[in-house]
Amino acid sequence: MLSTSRKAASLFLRTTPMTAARNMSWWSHVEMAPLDPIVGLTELFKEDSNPNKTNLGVGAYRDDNGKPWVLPSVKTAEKTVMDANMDKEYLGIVGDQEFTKLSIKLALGNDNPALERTSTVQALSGTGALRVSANFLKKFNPKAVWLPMPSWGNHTPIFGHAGLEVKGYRYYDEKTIGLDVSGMLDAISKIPEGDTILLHPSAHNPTGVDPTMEDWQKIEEVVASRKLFPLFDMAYQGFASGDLERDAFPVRHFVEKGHSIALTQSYSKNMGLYGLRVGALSFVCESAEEAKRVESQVKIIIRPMYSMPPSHGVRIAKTILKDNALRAEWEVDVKTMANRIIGMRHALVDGLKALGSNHDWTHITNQIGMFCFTGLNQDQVLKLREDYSIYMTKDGRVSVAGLTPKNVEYVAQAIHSVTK
Ligand code: KET
Repeated sequence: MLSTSRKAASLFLRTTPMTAARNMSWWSHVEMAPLDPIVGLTELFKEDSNPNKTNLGVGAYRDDNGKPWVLPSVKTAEKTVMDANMDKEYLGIVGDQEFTKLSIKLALGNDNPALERTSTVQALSGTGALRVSANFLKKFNPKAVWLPMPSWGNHTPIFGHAGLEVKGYRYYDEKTIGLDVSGMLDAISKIPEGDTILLHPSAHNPTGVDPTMEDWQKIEEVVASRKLFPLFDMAYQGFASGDLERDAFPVRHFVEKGHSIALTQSYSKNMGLYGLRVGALSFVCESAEEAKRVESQVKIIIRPMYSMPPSHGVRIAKTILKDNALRAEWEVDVKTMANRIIGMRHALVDGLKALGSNHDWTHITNQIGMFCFTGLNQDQVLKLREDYSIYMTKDGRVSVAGLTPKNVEYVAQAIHSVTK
């Protein structure tokens, strides 16, 4: 039994220091931050109790039942990885080098002579690759980074938080709901020499509007004449045309024309490996020796940031990339996703027409990739959220991958009612 004074002392020891510490607030000046414009929608969506709620916010593929889809090729590859009973050793700063070699070959093609003057490191998916590239640019080419207007919402903070100035070049024409190619070429021709230009090689996010092959040839010429550094953010290889090779055309074209480029790759969408964070960052350099120097500095950036990338996801990805049969199966999976999305674009337009909507919705079927830039304004978007529990980003972007045969009619009715 403790004496009363010892009891008091032990209570004192247990509670007083905590209470004293609790009385002191370190973070009273910290304001509540706004929700992320894309990921925040999923948080709101989860809290919504409406049984008809529909999440068309984040770009994540869903099957016809509205459920996440683990690709059959990924399931097979994951089983192979699990059966091999691999160790869990550190991968090293640059990650799995079998994966990085396969990844850059997927982008540039197996026989591209530029492969030998390229450095590729594994990255925490597309976002991680972009952030490492941003820190590298800040250190070695600290000039403005030019984004298409509009661009993926996270691009601005990625480069801004790395300390770079972020600017925009004309891309999209609100009137035609299409690409303003002459405006784009004109804007690029005025970018100061030496700045970085970010390009979406396929399935532009958020507009779903891509340049044609001829447009890309013109874009390359202006970028070359202005001596700009091209950074390609390839988060949707295969999603634009359903064909991985075809979607890589802009990247390959620039490399063929002699540009040194940076390239970020993501396997979130085309392999559906979202949560496994599988990606890569490459620098196609002037020589093999330059690529080595660049890589040595990229390692200096990565090591204090997160030390080394994770191993499980890349093992799945490389199992697919290196096995011809499995890779062919994966290509079918990519087409399945691309085709289901195209089908949903048509279903949405048909639904709107059937309801008597007299707006021109052809842009929905003309646009490509995961997203559709509907042209809905912010008030309409908020009305859809409040009255119908349909979630999309404020700019009117719809993740078409979230539409299913079960919810498309509901979505068409809701859009019709807010656009009447
Ligand atoms: N680039 C683009 C253009 C892009 O749309 C995304 C993701 C990424 C990179 C990064 O994806 P990661 O999973 O880090 O490889 N976009 C979707 C998801 C998100 O916002 O995080 C989206 O726009 O919904």
